[in-house]
Amino acid sequence: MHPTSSAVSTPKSWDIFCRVIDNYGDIGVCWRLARQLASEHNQQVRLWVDDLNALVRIWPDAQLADQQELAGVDVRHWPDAFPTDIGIAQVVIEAFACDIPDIYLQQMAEQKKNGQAPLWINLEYLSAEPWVEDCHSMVSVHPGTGLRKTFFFPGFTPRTGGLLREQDIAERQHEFDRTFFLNSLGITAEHGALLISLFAYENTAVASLFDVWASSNRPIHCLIPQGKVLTSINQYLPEPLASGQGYTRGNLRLDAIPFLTQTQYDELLWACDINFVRGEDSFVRAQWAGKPFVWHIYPQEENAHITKLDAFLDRFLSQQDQQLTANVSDLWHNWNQQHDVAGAWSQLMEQLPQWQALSHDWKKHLRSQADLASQLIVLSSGGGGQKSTTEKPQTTV
Ligand code: TRH
Repeated sequence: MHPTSSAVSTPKSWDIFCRVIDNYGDIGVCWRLARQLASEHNQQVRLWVDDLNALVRIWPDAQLADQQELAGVDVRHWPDAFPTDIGIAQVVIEAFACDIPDIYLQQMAEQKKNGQAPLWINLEYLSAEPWVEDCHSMVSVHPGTGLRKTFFFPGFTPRTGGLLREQDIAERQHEFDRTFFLNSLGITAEHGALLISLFAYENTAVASLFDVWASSNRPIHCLIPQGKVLTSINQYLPEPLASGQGYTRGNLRLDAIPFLTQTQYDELLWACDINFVRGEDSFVRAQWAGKPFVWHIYPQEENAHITKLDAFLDRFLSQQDQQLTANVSDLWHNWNQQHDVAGAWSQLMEQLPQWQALSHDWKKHLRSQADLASQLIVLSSGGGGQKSTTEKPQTTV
């Protein structure tokens, strides 16, 4: 049985610390988690963000302010000189090993001396690699203070921390009005066209992708929120494409759309037939959309990201026939390595119904696992079975 909020959650105070390294994934994950803990689990959440511009981008109601109340979350700017008088929370989440402020750590140590150490959790990056199961819930002892830190790994199996998933997502998807949503973006989907969203890093493979789309039998309508991939797209086009502008060649229609709010972006994924996603958060959201998706993984040194890509593909494709496995893998690898994707795309289009069934079944499979916020609630209530170690577990990114 899944942990549920009603079964285990008594309101606690939480501090979530988020450093924006680049792009929107760090804040994207932390903001979803903060909102969920507050709205679904009735927790008192304070979110510390060092760069509020990133939050404003995905949640335009946010202000560049030291303190604000947003969606039930107390959002704070994380300043270089961290305040000494704010009081520490019962649960402290250090997102992606961002190192909480020294002053705050000292206060945690003081609390420990009083027998009231907070629960200190490091929320790790998502990976499908097998070692994640062993490292999830490991505890290390901080050398200076003796405080215990639990390493919490999101993941795709019941022996991990799971994935962020709202409790009402299926209901919202069911009630979703695709035409109304697309019209609100000024888009009318052409009847019979394949509607595709494109969110990616710079990627020169767009040239081969657009060539094959332009000559495809079925019309292709591609929606591109503002972002890095437009740099590569603009090299391909005769004129740079600004937000609100379109371009047509053969059977391909491109529309550049504004950067959406996080909620609208989810809806874009639901509205489209196929989604190109990247990083961590949009990658997870594409899986909840249950539609075929292509992942542009966050590039790392020494191709460490390709190992992660393969680890996910191994899980995702483990029950599939050889042909579909080869076609999905080829398209994803070529896309990530910025090679020609035309052949792989055409092959996969021959198997579109199977690709759709795979994405639908994968979502169903993932839904049978406990979601990340609920698992954190269990941990905060003394459950979750931490594993002892004195070493910091191996991590990537
Ligand atoms: O932006 P990303 O590439 O983020 C990250 C960061 O680079 C991070 O440092 C790295 O560690 C991580 O990837 C792996 O991709 P991601 O994770 O998909 O985050 C994008 C967020 O932006 C996500 O929450 C969805 C949101 N978004 C919008 O709100 N509106 C939009 O129009 C789009 C396209 C995305």
